[in-house]
Amino acid sequence: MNPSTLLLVDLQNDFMPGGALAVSGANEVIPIANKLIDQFDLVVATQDWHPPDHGSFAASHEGHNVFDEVGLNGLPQTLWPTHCVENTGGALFAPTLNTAGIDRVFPKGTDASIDSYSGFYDNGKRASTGLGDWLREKGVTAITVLGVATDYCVKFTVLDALTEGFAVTLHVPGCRGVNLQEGDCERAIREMSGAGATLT
Ligand code: VGL
Ligand code: ZN
Repeated sequence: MNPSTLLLVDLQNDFMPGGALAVSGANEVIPIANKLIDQFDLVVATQDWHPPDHGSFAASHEGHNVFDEVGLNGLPQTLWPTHCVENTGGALFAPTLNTAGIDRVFPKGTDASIDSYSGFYDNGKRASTGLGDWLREKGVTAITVLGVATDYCVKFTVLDALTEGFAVTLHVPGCRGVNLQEGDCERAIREMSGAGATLT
């Protein structure tokens, strides 16, 4: 019990350079992840996994552009390029990621009507992915988190993990972000740290 646990956030082709929602330097995270995978008892990954008409896609909102802010189901929503569509290559994990070392994958963003930045809950905390219960079943009390994007999915995953009572270490060198506004990643790291995450 209490296995050391690594949580990999969204290390998928569409977030890699050249992908539909490329995050600068995201490819540099893969070797870091592979090295850490061998050092943890348990490895769990989230996978952004959207239906083709997902409400977070600009293409789903006539007259709107990528990065516009709209309302979606009563929640503010940034509109993204179409990305991580279920069963497409862009949604697959990066080819050099050691997926054989991953014990369990939790898809998120599968409901077209709501986005899910966190690996634990959708953005309205309406539905759970099951990640929290699964970690508790395994006797996990502490997790180390890395991945993309620092200012979206990593941030909300870490904040939810803390709320769920897990001790969280953010592996800062293993994170890359979008920075729609300059400083977003720095602010996100400060917010996670302020909420109780340990930075390494
Ligand atoms: C993400 C925007 C949209 C992420 C996912 O992985 O941070 N960002 N979908
Ligand atoms: Zn997404």
